Amino acid sequence: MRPAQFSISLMCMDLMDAGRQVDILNSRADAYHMDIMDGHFAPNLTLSPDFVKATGTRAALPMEAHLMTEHPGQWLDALAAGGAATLSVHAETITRDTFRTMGQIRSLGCRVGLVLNPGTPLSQVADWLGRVDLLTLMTVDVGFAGQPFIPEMLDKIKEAAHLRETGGFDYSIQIDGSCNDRTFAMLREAGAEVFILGNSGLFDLDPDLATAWDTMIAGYERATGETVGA
Ligand code: S6P
Ligand code: MG
Repeated sequence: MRPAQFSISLMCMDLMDAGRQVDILNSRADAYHMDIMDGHFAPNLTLSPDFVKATGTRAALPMEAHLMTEHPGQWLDALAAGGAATLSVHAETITRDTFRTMGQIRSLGCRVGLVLNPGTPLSQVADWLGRVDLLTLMTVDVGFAGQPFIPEMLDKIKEAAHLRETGGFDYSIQIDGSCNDRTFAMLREAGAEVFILGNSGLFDLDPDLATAWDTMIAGYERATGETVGA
């Protein structure tokens, strides 16, 4: 299994203190995860291409845009220009132009990210997986931080790991939704490699972000028996 990585859900940070928080995370985390919602595909409005661009002036880590929008193709150019290294689109939004969208992402020089809602089976995207760099499995329904973990998703994570082996694919397996010390062990055991940390996994742990980070790492190591960075 690949080493665990931690990507930070920036919609969960204190936006009044964004620059300072990014400075703290730059030397600790592995990536930034930016939730882009349009109020249609997901019932919320969150970050934007402008936010990605602004964060890019301060970020020392690769940025991933998670597009929870209808017609994701219309945002890809701006997100790539703003510095996103990975563009993650939902399977549910690209069924009519799957390969054109993935080709567009690749031609922008970005990694191809594919995200599946809890209700979408892996079998639906089996033919697409050879073109995917980062496969994200949602373990909550899209829209909000702080939602309860959906345990039925553990079998799907195992299936994604198994499919990678048998299909000779190369994607990393990322989990989005309620990654925290109550779920780290079962997620990791199932095959999770990149954990998106939001409120429950990081920001709620302590008002001081550096302390919250140390608490998160201690919780991960206790839960999984691994040593992070070893
Ligand atoms: C949800 C979004 C996620 C959340 C993250 C929050 O639609 O895609 O990235 O920001 O899951 O984390 P948590 O631990 O509060 O569920
Ligand atoms: Mg997300």
